[in-house]
Amino acid sequence: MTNLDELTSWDADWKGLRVLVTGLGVTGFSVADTLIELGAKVVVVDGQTSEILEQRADTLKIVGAHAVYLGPEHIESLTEIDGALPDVVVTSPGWNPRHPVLDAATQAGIPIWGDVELAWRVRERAGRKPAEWLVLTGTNGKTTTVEMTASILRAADLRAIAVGNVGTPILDAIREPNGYDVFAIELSSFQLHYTHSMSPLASVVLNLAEDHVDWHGSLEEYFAAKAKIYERTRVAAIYNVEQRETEKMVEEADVVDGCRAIGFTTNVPGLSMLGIVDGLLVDRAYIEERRSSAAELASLSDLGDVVPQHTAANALAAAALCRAAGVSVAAVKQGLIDFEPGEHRIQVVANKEGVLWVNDSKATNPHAASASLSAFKPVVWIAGGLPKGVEYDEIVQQHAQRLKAVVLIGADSSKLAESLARHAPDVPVIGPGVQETGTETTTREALSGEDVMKQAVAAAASVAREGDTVLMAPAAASMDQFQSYAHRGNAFIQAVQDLLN
Ligand code: UMA
Repeated sequence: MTNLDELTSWDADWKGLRVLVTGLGVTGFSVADTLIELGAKVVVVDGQTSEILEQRADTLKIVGAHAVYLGPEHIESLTEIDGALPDVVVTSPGWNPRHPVLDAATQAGIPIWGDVELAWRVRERAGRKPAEWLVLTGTNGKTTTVEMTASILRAADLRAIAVGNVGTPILDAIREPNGYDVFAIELSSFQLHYTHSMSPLASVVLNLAEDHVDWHGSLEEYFAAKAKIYERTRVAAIYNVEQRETEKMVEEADVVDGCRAIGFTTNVPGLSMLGIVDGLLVDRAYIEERRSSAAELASLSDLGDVVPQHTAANALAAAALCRAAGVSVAAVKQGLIDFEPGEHRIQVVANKEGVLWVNDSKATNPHAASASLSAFKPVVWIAGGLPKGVEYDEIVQQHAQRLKAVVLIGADSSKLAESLARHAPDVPVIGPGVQETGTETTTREALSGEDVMKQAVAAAASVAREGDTVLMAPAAASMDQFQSYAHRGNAFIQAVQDLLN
């Protein structure tokens, strides 16, 4: 039997290793494909059947998978490989540890890795310099920050890519023939749970809030998974000064000797921190003279015309990761200037008379909307549309306290309206999507998307006051009144501009 402790490079002896890969999504495919290339005996299971899964299964069989089993009957217990238990299970992040297959593996003493664990183990390969790993996690802002990090690295003329939970599996980047100098890696708590030996150059937990408790079993477990990101960090373990919990995680982490704790704050930074002074992002951590001075990294205006606090925090975290890798002050500035936030994703549209107008048309489900709601308070929330059968009780309960008013859009947003009546009865519900008794839905459907948004924006303006955020994060799909989320977002931007200019 192979000694798993020896499997720490691409060139190790992976041949014949019996691996059960659970899940054939984005992760499972990259894991199985990699392991087959390494010569392992790979069996893949997935509880679903679909055309795309069948296609992936066919591809894997052609390249040499031992077997691929699709359908619910294959994930009730641990699958044997050639009459023996697997040596290791490599799981997709969506599979929680209580899943019958993973539970059985644990009972049998079989190690369970995630794709990140496998990627860490195969990153070294003869004749190639492995990419450095800058890793981040957090409840909100991960994707923005990982893209900012990659942008800064590229401005420093490094071959860099944003990978991980952001969408491209690390294993795909590792196998890229031209290679990379640095990976900016977004890790979810699920991925961290199954990561055991990673030793990144720098790591950061951006922020912490309740999330994914179902998957982890408890909030403590969720936080414990996030804290794993700091383990074995070599140069800088970076924490959010405004969230003491993240600093505690750094204090308790078993880091490599010489690793520094670096804070980031949207206030004036103390020693060994990055922060903000008079509209400037500054570094008091990575410069020799940090006791007496700070280096200017960029100005807030380099981040955009309107910069919400969480965007500044994300930029500081990205800068802290890159500075740990030796990136210059000038490259940080250039990378932040070059960074283009994803359109329609928490996009600040205007900031006038103290009211921030934010377009998050991409928030097409409650989960995404909840993430952006968490970033603002008090909020006038524009929401509703095609609900796709989701439940709204949770998001309303979670955010009732921050809601000043809700502006409903959508041809039939009655489910959201009912949840609001149940869990936020004191919050006014207004706007074009409010169902009046006796009103024919067809009347409202006849409104063009532009008109719907014009009415919604006018309704929001009637209640928004200085210090409020108007957030269009519908928690529903757009197709009942708009062609797409982009159309919905553009209609919002136009309506806000028409109103304010
Ligand atoms: N499956 C089962 N049984 C289960 C669970 C899943 O059979 O109990 C199968 C599904 O049929 C499916 C496959 O497993 O075919 C899916 O695996 P997965 O859910 O782990 O998804 P992947 O396609 O591998 O995508 C994952 C991440 N998804 C999750 O963590 C849920 C993607 O993050 C990530 O981009 C991708 O790996 C590459 O790293 C998405 C996400 O929602 C965007 N992440 C969460 C978040 O950001 O909050 C954590």
